[in-house]
Amino acid sequence: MSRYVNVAMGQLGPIQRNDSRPQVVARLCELMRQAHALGAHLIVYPELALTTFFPRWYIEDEHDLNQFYERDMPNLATEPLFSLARSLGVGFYLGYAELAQEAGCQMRYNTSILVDRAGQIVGKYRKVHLPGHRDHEPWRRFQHLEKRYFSPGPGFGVTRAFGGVVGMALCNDRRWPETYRVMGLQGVELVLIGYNTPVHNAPAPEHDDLSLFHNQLSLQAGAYQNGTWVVGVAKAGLEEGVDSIGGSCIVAPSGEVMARCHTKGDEMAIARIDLDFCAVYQRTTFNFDLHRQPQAYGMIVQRKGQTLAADGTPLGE
Ligand code: CDT
Repeated sequence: MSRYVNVAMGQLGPIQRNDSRPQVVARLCELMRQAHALGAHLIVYPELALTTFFPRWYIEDEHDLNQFYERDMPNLATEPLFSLARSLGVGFYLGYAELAQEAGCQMRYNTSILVDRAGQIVGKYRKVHLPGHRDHEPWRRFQHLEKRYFSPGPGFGVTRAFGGVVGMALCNDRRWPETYRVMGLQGVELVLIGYNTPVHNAPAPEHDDLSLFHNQLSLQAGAYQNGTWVVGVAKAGLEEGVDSIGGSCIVAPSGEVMARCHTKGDEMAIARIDLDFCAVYQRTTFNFDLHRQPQAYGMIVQRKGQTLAADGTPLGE
């Protein structure tokens, strides 16, 4: 018997700075209702889905910055989403900014949670690959201060949920093959990824025309090379003057796109996915036990970046 999961994408259009949490949660609830009407078991929302993408601003005042973070989850504002999930039997993935207390220290993370169909949090992930910069760079049209506002999380675990092995990642993580492979080595069958990707990339504006292509390329490569389903969901559109890509999609272990959002606003789209289809790839072309050669890959964890000689040529071992 196949293991089917009806997975919905809850793509969001822009969230402006003055939009309140209750307004945003009402939008998330509406997408969940639409997903439920089409038989969804799980809905995937974007990264930082409760607020505007605040790393675009240099914010010096800590009180102002803290407005964008959640201290508890669920909390008063998000409880209606949890309660709707329980009553409809629809689980969800949700990205948000987390303010945590660890050994008396305040820590900031770019976080996602996985909530099961009973409304219980069954997984938590803290973003590993934090893009952008730490200091104010006024030459940019807008900032990308994730390195300032978040600490990196510890890594990529997986959770047994929805009848399979589920992993999570956030936005920039999707561009890195290591993200998928670490989860692939744990037998992941469904990778959920929320994102906020501005069309314009200040350090490399020549990439702007390719930003949608690079999104889909990364999701498809991660899926195929690890024989896993991958679901990428955007916060899209013109938010506080910054245009972000849409292109939310569900990719099969074959690398094929099975469902896709076509707007840059709030949009729900759904696919029935068969978790057993992963085995078709994980037991053949990407049977890791049979074909991987880890003795040849040591440099991947021993080195962070390229090591170059003074003349710019790569140094051997
Ligand atoms: N949120 C996030 O991680 N955004 C980055 C923008 C980097 S510009 C290439 C992303 O990788 O989409």
